[in-house]
Amino acid sequence: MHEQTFTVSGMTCGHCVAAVTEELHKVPGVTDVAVILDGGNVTVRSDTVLDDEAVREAVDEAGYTLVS
Ligand SMILES: [Cu+2]
Repeated sequence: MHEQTFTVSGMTCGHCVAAVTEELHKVPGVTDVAVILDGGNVTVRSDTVLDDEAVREAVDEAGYTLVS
């Protein structure tokens, strides 16, 4: 099990959290996503080490920006 934490900017409400969570669940290998709205902290658990580019694209797809 792998766990990585990212920072996502632009999320302002529960809808944003839901959108980011949904898109990240589509990334291959992802098993769990936890988003803390305040601060844009996103913790992703996965079976394999995630491709950062896939994570970035998923966040983009949801309409937000991966900061780190
Ligand atoms: Cu929102």
